Amino acid sequence: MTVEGTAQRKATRAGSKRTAAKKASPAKKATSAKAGRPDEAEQDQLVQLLTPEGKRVEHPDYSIDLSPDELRGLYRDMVLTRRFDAEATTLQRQGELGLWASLLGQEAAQIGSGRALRDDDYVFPTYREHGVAWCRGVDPTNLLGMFRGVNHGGWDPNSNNFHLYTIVIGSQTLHATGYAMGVQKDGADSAVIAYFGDGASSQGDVAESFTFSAVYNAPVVFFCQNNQWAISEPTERQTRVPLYQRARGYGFPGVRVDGNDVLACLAVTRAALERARTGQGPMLVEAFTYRMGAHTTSDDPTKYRADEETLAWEAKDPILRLRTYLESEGLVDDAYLAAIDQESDALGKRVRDVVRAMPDPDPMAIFENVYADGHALVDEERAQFAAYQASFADAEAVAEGN
Ligand SMILES: Cc1ncc(C[n+]2csc(CCOP(=O)(O)OP(=O)(O)O)c2C)c(N)n1
Ligand SMILES: [Mg+2]
Repeated sequence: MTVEGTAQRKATRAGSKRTAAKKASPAKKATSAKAGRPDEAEQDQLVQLLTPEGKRVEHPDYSIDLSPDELRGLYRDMVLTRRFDAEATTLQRQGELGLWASLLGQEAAQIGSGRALRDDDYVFPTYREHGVAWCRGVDPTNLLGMFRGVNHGGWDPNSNNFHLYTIVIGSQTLHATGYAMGVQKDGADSAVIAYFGDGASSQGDVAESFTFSAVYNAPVVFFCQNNQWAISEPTERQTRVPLYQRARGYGFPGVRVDGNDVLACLAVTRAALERARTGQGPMLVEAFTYRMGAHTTSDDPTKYRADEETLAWEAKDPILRLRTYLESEGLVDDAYLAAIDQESDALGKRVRDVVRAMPDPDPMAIFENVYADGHALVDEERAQFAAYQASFADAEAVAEGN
Protein backbone atom coordinates (compact mmCIF):
# COMPACT_ATOMS: atom_id res chain seq x y z
CA MET A 1 0.00 0.00 0.00
CA THR A 2 1.48 3.33 -0.95
CA VAL A 3 1.59 6.29 1.36
CA GLU A 4 -0.12 8.65 -0.99
CA GLY A 5 -2.73 5.99 -1.76
CA THR A 6 -3.44 5.64 1.94
CA ALA A 7 -3.76 9.36 2.42
CA GLN A 8 -6.08 9.61 -0.50
CA ARG A 9 -8.24 6.77 0.72
CA LYS A 10 -8.44 8.43 4.13
CA ALA A 11 -9.46 11.68 2.46
CA THR A 12 -12.06 9.79 0.41
CA ARG A 13 -13.47 8.15 3.51
CA ALA A 14 -13.69 11.52 5.20
CA GLY A 15 -15.28 12.89 2.06
CA SER A 16 -17.92 10.19 1.80
CA LYS A 17 -19.26 11.18 5.20
CA ARG A 18 -19.84 14.61 3.89
CA THR A 19 -22.43 13.96 1.25
CA ALA A 20 -24.95 15.84 3.32
CA ALA A 21 -22.73 18.86 3.79
CA LYS A 22 -24.68 22.01 4.28
CA LYS A 23 -25.95 23.62 1.11
CA ALA A 24 -25.08 27.28 0.71
CA SER A 25 -27.74 29.50 2.21
CA PRO A 26 -29.69 31.79 -0.17
CA ALA A 27 -27.81 34.78 1.23
CA LYS A 28 -24.50 33.09 0.55
CA LYS A 29 -25.55 32.14 -2.95
CA ALA A 30 -26.35 35.76 -3.72
CA THR A 31 -22.82 36.88 -2.90
CA SER A 32 -20.93 33.94 -4.29
CA ALA A 33 -20.43 35.35 -7.75
CA LYS A 34 -17.94 33.64 -10.01
CA ALA A 35 -15.27 36.22 -9.32
CA GLY A 36 -12.34 34.63 -7.53
CA ARG A 37 -13.23 31.14 -8.77
CA PRO A 38 -11.70 30.33 -12.12
CA ASP A 39 -14.05 30.31 -15.01
CA GLU A 40 -12.81 28.69 -18.19
CA ALA A 41 -10.92 31.74 -19.38
CA GLU A 42 -9.11 31.96 -16.06
CA GLN A 43 -8.22 28.30 -16.17
CA ASP A 44 -6.46 29.06 -19.46
CA GLN A 45 -4.20 31.42 -17.52
CA LEU A 46 -3.02 28.61 -15.28
CA VAL A 47 0.61 27.71 -15.90
CA GLN A 48 0.74 23.94 -16.12
CA LEU A 49 3.53 21.54 -17.12
CA LEU A 50 1.99 18.32 -15.83
CA THR A 51 -1.73 17.69 -16.27
CA PRO A 52 -3.86 16.03 -13.59
CA GLU A 53 -3.66 12.88 -15.74
CA GLY A 54 0.13 12.93 -15.47
CA LYS A 55 0.82 14.11 -19.04
CA ARG A 56 3.77 16.43 -19.65
CA VAL A 57 2.81 19.62 -21.48
CA GLU A 58 4.78 22.72 -22.45
CA HIS A 59 4.15 26.37 -21.63
CA PRO A 60 5.48 29.19 -23.82
CA ASP A 61 6.86 31.24 -20.89
CA TYR A 62 7.92 28.57 -18.45
CA SER A 63 9.92 25.50 -19.33
CA ILE A 64 11.81 23.04 -17.25
CA ASP A 65 14.22 20.23 -17.99
CA LEU A 66 14.85 18.00 -15.01
CA SER A 67 17.01 14.90 -14.77
CA PRO A 68 15.41 11.58 -13.74
CA ASP A 69 17.08 11.95 -10.33
CA GLU A 70 15.61 15.41 -9.85
CA LEU A 71 12.14 14.19 -10.86
CA ARG A 72 12.36 11.25 -8.47
CA GLY A 73 13.60 13.63 -5.79
CA LEU A 74 10.47 15.77 -6.11
CA TYR A 75 8.33 12.66 -5.75
CA ARG A 76 10.26 11.56 -2.67
CA ASP A 77 9.97 15.03 -1.12
CA MET A 78 6.21 15.09 -1.59
CA VAL A 79 5.61 11.56 -0.29
CA LEU A 80 7.75 12.08 2.81
CA THR A 81 6.19 15.46 3.51
CA ARG A 82 2.71 13.98 3.23
CA ARG A 83 3.67 11.17 5.58
CA PHE A 84 5.15 13.57 8.10
CA ASP A 85 1.99 15.67 7.95
CA ALA A 86 -0.30 12.65 8.39
CA GLU A 87 1.78 11.53 11.35
CA ALA A 88 1.45 14.96 12.97
CA THR A 89 -2.33 14.92 12.52
CA THR A 90 -2.45 11.51 14.18
CA LEU A 91 -0.23 12.66 17.03
CA GLN A 92 -2.62 15.53 17.66
CA ARG A 93 -5.54 13.10 17.75
CA GLN A 94 -3.63 11.05 20.32
CA GLY A 95 -3.20 14.10 22.52
CA GLU A 96 0.53 14.50 21.83
CA LEU A 97 0.14 17.86 20.07
CA GLY A 98 -2.18 20.71 21.00
CA LEU A 99 -2.95 21.56 17.38
CA TRP A 100 -1.83 20.77 13.84
CA ALA A 101 -2.33 22.63 10.56
CA SER A 102 -2.20 20.04 7.80
CA LEU A 103 -0.76 20.73 4.34
CA LEU A 104 -2.58 17.80 2.72
CA GLY A 105 -3.07 18.64 -0.96
CA GLN A 106 -0.53 21.47 -1.02
CA GLU A 107 2.61 19.34 -1.38
CA ALA A 108 3.35 20.36 -4.97
CA ALA A 109 3.03 24.09 -4.26
CA GLN A 110 5.43 23.79 -1.34
CA ILE A 111 7.97 21.32 -2.72
CA GLY A 112 8.02 22.97 -6.15
CA SER A 113 8.59 26.45 -4.74
CA GLY A 114 10.87 25.16 -1.97
CA ARG A 115 13.17 23.36 -4.41
CA ALA A 116 13.41 26.52 -6.51
CA LEU A 117 15.23 28.29 -3.67
CA ARG A 118 18.96 28.74 -3.31
CA ASP A 119 20.58 28.19 0.10
CA ASP A 120 21.22 31.90 0.51
CA ASP A 121 17.60 32.86 -0.21
CA TYR A 122 15.44 33.60 2.83
CA VAL A 123 11.98 32.19 3.54
CA PHE A 124 9.16 33.74 5.57
CA PRO A 125 6.51 31.04 6.09
CA THR A 126 3.02 30.93 7.59
CA TYR A 127 2.21 28.03 9.94
CA ARG A 128 1.51 25.49 7.18
CA GLU A 129 4.78 25.40 5.22
CA HIS A 130 5.94 21.97 6.34
CA GLY A 131 7.02 21.04 2.81
CA VAL A 132 9.08 24.19 2.42
CA ALA A 133 10.68 23.54 5.81
CA TRP A 134 11.59 20.08 4.53
CA CYS A 135 13.27 21.57 1.47
CA ARG A 136 15.23 23.97 3.70
CA GLY A 137 16.58 21.08 5.76
CA VAL A 138 14.70 21.97 8.96
CA ASP A 139 14.33 18.72 10.90
CA PRO A 140 10.59 17.93 10.73
CA THR A 141 10.48 17.06 14.40
CA ASN A 142 11.50 20.65 15.15
CA LEU A 143 8.25 21.85 13.58
CA LEU A 144 6.30 19.98 16.23
CA GLY A 145 7.69 21.57 19.38
CA MET A 146 5.54 24.68 19.08
CA PHE A 147 2.44 22.60 18.33
CA ARG A 148 3.19 20.53 21.44
CA GLY A 149 3.66 23.71 23.43
CA VAL A 150 7.19 22.94 24.54
CA ASN A 151 9.10 25.70 22.81
CA HIS A 152 8.69 29.09 21.16
CA GLY A 153 9.34 27.97 17.63
CA GLY A 154 11.78 25.13 17.53
CA TRP A 155 14.58 26.17 15.22
CA ASP A 156 17.15 28.86 14.63
CA PRO A 157 15.86 30.81 11.61
CA ASN A 158 19.36 31.73 10.50
CA SER A 159 20.60 28.13 10.35
CA ASN A 160 18.42 27.34 7.34
CA ASN A 161 17.30 30.81 6.25
CA PHE A 162 13.80 29.74 7.25
CA HIS A 163 12.01 32.13 9.57
CA LEU A 164 9.87 30.90 12.43
CA TYR A 165 6.26 29.96 11.70
CA THR A 166 4.06 33.04 11.81
CA ILE A 167 0.48 32.81 12.95
CA VAL A 168 -0.46 36.49 12.77
CA ILE A 169 -2.01 36.33 9.32
CA GLY A 170 -0.11 38.24 6.64
CA SER A 171 2.42 39.87 8.97
CA GLN A 172 5.32 37.86 7.55
CA THR A 173 4.91 39.56 4.18
CA LEU A 174 6.01 42.79 5.85
CA HIS A 175 8.94 41.03 7.52
CA ALA A 176 9.91 39.59 4.15
CA THR A 177 9.67 42.96 2.45
CA GLY A 178 11.83 44.64 5.08
CA TYR A 179 14.33 41.82 4.91
CA ALA A 180 14.42 42.04 1.11
CA MET A 181 15.05 45.78 1.29
CA GLY A 182 17.99 44.96 3.57
CA VAL A 183 19.31 42.37 1.10
CA GLN A 184 19.13 45.02 -1.57
CA LYS A 185 21.04 47.54 0.55
CA ASP A 186 23.71 44.90 1.25
CA GLY A 187 24.15 44.50 -2.50
CA ALA A 188 23.58 40.74 -2.19
CA ASP A 189 22.08 38.78 -5.06
CA SER A 190 19.88 36.51 -2.96
CA ALA A 191 16.10 36.65 -2.97
CA VAL A 192 13.38 36.48 -0.35
CA ILE A 193 10.12 34.58 -0.53
CA ALA A 194 7.01 35.23 1.54
CA TYR A 195 4.31 32.59 1.80
CA PHE A 196 0.74 33.55 2.55
CA GLY A 197 -2.81 32.37 1.94
CA ASP A 198 -5.85 33.53 0.03
CA GLY A 199 -7.37 34.77 3.28
CA ALA A 200 -4.21 36.68 4.14
CA SER A 201 -4.51 38.55 0.85
CA SER A 202 -7.25 40.64 2.52
CA GLN A 203 -4.93 41.84 5.26
CA GLY A 204 -3.61 45.40 5.27
CA ASP A 205 -0.13 44.03 5.95
CA VAL A 206 -0.11 42.30 2.58
CA ALA A 207 -1.28 45.46 0.78
CA GLU A 208 1.46 47.46 2.50
CA SER A 209 4.06 44.86 1.55
CA PHE A 210 2.99 45.02 -2.07
CA THR A 211 3.25 48.81 -2.08
CA PHE A 212 6.64 48.98 -0.35
CA SER A 213 8.24 46.16 -2.30
CA ALA A 214 7.08 47.63 -5.59
CA VAL A 215 8.19 51.16 -4.80
CA TYR A 216 11.59 50.02 -3.50
CA ASN A 217 11.94 47.29 -6.14
CA ALA A 218 12.69 44.83 -3.35
CA PRO A 219 13.89 41.32 -4.28
CA VAL A 220 10.90 39.48 -2.87
CA VAL A 221 8.57 36.83 -4.29
CA PHE A 222 5.07 36.73 -2.85
CA PHE A 223 3.93 33.13 -2.98
CA CYS A 224 0.20 32.89 -2.32
CA GLN A 225 -1.18 29.41 -1.83
CA ASN A 226 -4.76 29.90 -2.82
CA ASN A 227 -6.16 26.76 -1.20
CA GLN A 228 -9.69 28.09 -1.76
CA TRP A 229 -10.50 28.53 1.93
CA ALA A 230 -9.57 30.74 4.85
CA ILE A 231 -10.92 28.55 7.63
CA SER A 232 -14.61 28.57 6.60
CA GLU A 233 -14.50 31.55 4.24
CA PRO A 234 -14.25 30.80 0.51
CA THR A 235 -12.03 32.80 -1.84
CA GLU A 236 -14.91 34.81 -3.26
CA ARG A 237 -15.19 36.47 0.16
CA GLN A 238 -11.62 37.72 -0.23
CA THR A 239 -11.54 39.05 -3.77
CA ARG A 240 -13.56 39.92 -6.84
CA VAL A 241 -10.65 39.39 -9.23
CA PRO A 242 -8.33 36.39 -9.50
CA LEU A 243 -5.69 37.01 -6.87
CA TYR A 244 -2.73 37.01 -9.22
CA GLN A 245 -4.24 40.02 -11.02
CA ARG A 246 -3.91 42.12 -7.86
CA ALA A 247 -0.18 42.51 -8.52
CA ARG A 248 -0.80 44.60 -11.61
CA GLY A 249 -2.34 47.39 -9.57
CA TYR A 250 0.84 47.63 -7.53
CA GLY A 251 3.07 47.65 -10.57
CA PHE A 252 4.59 44.19 -10.66
CA PRO A 253 3.69 40.99 -12.47
CA GLY A 254 1.46 38.25 -11.12
CA VAL A 255 1.03 34.75 -12.43
CA ARG A 256 -1.34 31.92 -11.59
CA VAL A 257 0.25 28.49 -11.54
CA ASP A 258 -1.34 25.08 -11.11
CA GLY A 259 -0.51 24.61 -7.45
CA ASN A 260 -0.93 20.83 -7.72
CA ASP A 261 1.70 20.62 -10.45
CA VAL A 262 5.12 20.41 -8.85
CA LEU A 263 6.96 21.03 -12.12
CA ALA A 264 5.04 24.20 -12.88
CA CYS A 265 5.46 25.48 -9.32
CA LEU A 266 9.20 24.88 -9.57
CA ALA A 267 9.53 26.55 -12.97
CA VAL A 268 7.45 29.61 -12.11
CA THR A 269 9.08 30.17 -8.70
CA ARG A 270 12.55 29.81 -10.22
CA ALA A 271 11.70 32.47 -12.77
CA ALA A 272 10.24 34.78 -10.12
CA LEU A 273 13.30 34.38 -7.87
CA GLU A 274 15.62 35.01 -10.80
CA ARG A 275 13.72 38.20 -11.59
CA ALA A 276 14.13 39.33 -8.00
CA ARG A 277 17.84 38.47 -7.95
CA THR A 278 18.53 40.41 -11.10
CA GLY A 279 17.04 43.64 -9.79
CA GLN A 280 13.67 43.40 -11.51
CA GLY A 281 11.70 43.63 -8.29
CA PRO A 282 8.84 41.69 -6.74
CA MET A 283 6.48 39.21 -8.32
CA LEU A 284 3.29 37.56 -7.13
CA VAL A 285 2.83 33.84 -7.70
CA GLU A 286 -0.65 32.51 -7.02
CA ALA A 287 -0.49 28.74 -6.62
CA PHE A 288 -4.01 27.56 -7.33
CA THR A 289 -4.46 24.58 -5.06
CA TYR A 290 -6.76 23.08 -2.46
CA ARG A 291 -6.67 22.40 1.24
CA MET A 292 -7.80 18.76 1.27
CA GLY A 293 -8.11 18.54 5.02
CA ALA A 294 -9.49 20.71 7.76
CA HIS A 295 -8.05 24.18 8.41
CA THR A 296 -6.48 22.76 11.56
CA THR A 297 -7.28 19.83 13.80
CA SER A 298 -9.70 22.18 15.62
CA ASP A 299 -11.80 22.68 12.50
CA ASP A 300 -14.58 20.62 10.93
CA PRO A 301 -14.92 21.40 7.21
CA THR A 302 -18.11 19.33 6.87
CA LYS A 303 -19.86 22.33 8.43
CA TYR A 304 -19.15 24.63 5.52
CA ARG A 305 -18.13 22.85 2.34
CA ALA A 306 -19.66 20.27 0.08
CA ASP A 307 -18.28 16.84 -0.75
CA GLU A 308 -18.32 17.36 -4.50
CA GLU A 309 -15.72 20.09 -4.25
CA THR A 310 -13.30 17.96 -2.24
CA LEU A 311 -13.83 14.99 -4.53
CA ALA A 312 -13.15 17.10 -7.62
CA TRP A 313 -9.83 18.19 -6.14
CA GLU A 314 -8.88 14.67 -5.14
CA ALA A 315 -8.70 13.88 -8.83
CA LYS A 316 -5.98 16.54 -9.13
CA ASP A 317 -3.77 15.02 -6.43
CA PRO A 318 -0.23 16.38 -6.81
CA ILE A 319 1.55 13.17 -5.85
CA LEU A 320 -0.49 10.78 -7.96
CA ARG A 321 -0.01 12.85 -11.09
CA LEU A 322 3.78 12.90 -10.74
CA ARG A 323 3.81 9.21 -9.98
CA THR A 324 1.71 8.50 -13.09
CA TYR A 325 4.18 10.49 -15.16
CA LEU A 326 7.24 8.78 -13.64
CA GLU A 327 5.71 5.36 -14.22
CA SER A 328 4.70 6.14 -17.78
CA GLU A 329 8.26 7.27 -18.54
CA GLY A 330 9.75 4.21 -16.87
CA LEU A 331 11.58 6.40 -14.35
CA VAL A 332 10.47 4.45 -11.27
CA ASP A 333 9.87 0.78 -10.62
CA ASP A 334 8.17 -1.13 -7.82
CA ALA A 335 11.41 -1.49 -5.87
CA TYR A 336 11.94 2.29 -5.90
CA LEU A 337 8.39 3.01 -4.79
CA ALA A 338 8.62 0.39 -2.03
CA ALA A 339 11.88 1.94 -0.81
CA ILE A 340 10.20 5.35 -0.55
CA ASP A 341 7.37 3.80 1.45
CA GLN A 342 9.89 2.20 3.78
CA GLU A 343 11.62 5.53 4.20
CA SER A 344 8.22 7.06 5.03
CA ASP A 345 7.57 4.44 7.68
CA ALA A 346 10.97 5.12 9.23
CA LEU A 347 10.28 8.87 9.21
CA GLY A 348 6.89 8.28 10.83
CA LYS A 349 8.45 6.22 13.58
CA ARG A 350 11.18 8.77 14.22
CA VAL A 351 8.64 11.59 14.43
CA ARG A 352 6.51 9.66 16.94
CA ASP A 353 9.49 8.70 19.08
CA VAL A 354 11.01 12.17 19.14
CA VAL A 355 7.74 13.96 19.88
CA ARG A 356 6.78 11.66 22.74
CA ALA A 357 10.22 12.14 24.28
CA MET A 358 10.20 15.95 24.09
CA PRO A 359 10.89 17.25 27.59
CA ASP A 360 8.46 19.68 29.19
CA PRO A 361 10.00 23.14 29.33
CA ASP A 362 10.95 24.97 32.49
CA PRO A 363 7.79 27.05 33.19
CA MET A 364 9.95 30.15 33.67
CA ALA A 365 11.37 29.82 30.14
CA ILE A 366 8.35 31.69 28.79
CA PHE A 367 9.95 34.94 29.99
CA GLU A 368 13.17 34.35 28.07
CA ASN A 369 13.89 35.96 24.71
CA VAL A 370 11.10 38.52 25.07
CA TYR A 371 13.54 41.43 25.13
CA ALA A 372 17.28 41.39 24.51
CA ASP A 373 17.81 43.19 27.82
CA GLY A 374 15.76 43.39 30.98
CA HIS A 375 12.29 44.95 30.93
CA ALA A 376 10.43 46.21 34.01
CA LEU A 377 7.06 44.69 33.11
CA VAL A 378 8.49 41.30 32.13
CA ASP A 379 10.60 41.29 35.31
CA GLU A 380 7.49 41.97 37.39
CA GLU A 381 5.50 39.24 35.63
CA ARG A 382 8.38 36.79 36.04
CA ALA A 383 8.51 37.47 39.79
CA GLN A 384 4.72 37.05 40.13
CA PHE A 385 4.78 33.80 38.19
CA ALA A 386 7.72 32.47 40.23
CA ALA A 387 5.75 33.19 43.42
CA TYR A 388 2.71 31.45 41.97
CA GLN A 389 4.77 28.38 41.05
CA ALA A 390 6.36 28.36 44.51
CA SER A 391 2.89 28.36 46.10
CA PHE A 392 2.38 24.82 44.76
CA ALA A 393 5.62 23.62 46.33
CA ASP A 394 4.54 25.27 49.62
CA ALA A 395 1.12 23.60 49.46
CA GLU A 396 2.74 20.23 48.78
CA ALA A 397 5.08 20.70 51.73
CA VAL A 398 2.10 21.47 54.02
CA ALA A 399 0.22 18.42 52.71
CA GLU A 400 3.23 16.25 53.44
CA GLY A 401 3.41 17.73 56.94
CA ASN A 402 6.85 19.30 56.47
C1 LIG B 1 -4.29 38.83 12.09
C2 LIG B 1 -5.03 37.54 12.28
N1 LIG B 1 -6.36 37.50 12.12
C3 LIG B 1 -7.04 36.35 12.26
C4 LIG B 1 -6.37 35.19 12.61
C5 LIG B 1 -7.14 33.88 12.75
N2 LIG B 1 -6.84 33.02 11.60
C6 LIG B 1 -5.97 32.00 11.71
S1 LIG B 1 -5.79 31.18 10.25
C7 LIG B 1 -6.91 32.18 9.48
C8 LIG B 1 -7.26 31.96 8.03
C9 LIG B 1 -6.11 32.13 7.09
O1 LIG B 1 -6.48 31.73 5.80
P1 LIG B 1 -5.47 31.77 4.62
O2 LIG B 1 -4.68 33.02 4.63
O3 LIG B 1 -6.22 31.45 3.38
O4 LIG B 1 -4.42 30.59 4.95
P2 LIG B 1 -4.69 29.02 5.06
O5 LIG B 1 -4.93 28.75 6.53
O6 LIG B 1 -5.85 28.68 4.22
O7 LIG B 1 -3.43 28.35 4.64
C10 LIG B 1 -7.41 33.14 10.35
C11 LIG B 1 -8.41 34.14 10.00
C12 LIG B 1 -4.96 35.27 12.79
N3 LIG B 1 -4.24 34.20 13.10
N4 LIG B 1 -4.32 36.45 12.60
MG1 LIG C 1 -6.44 29.61 2.42
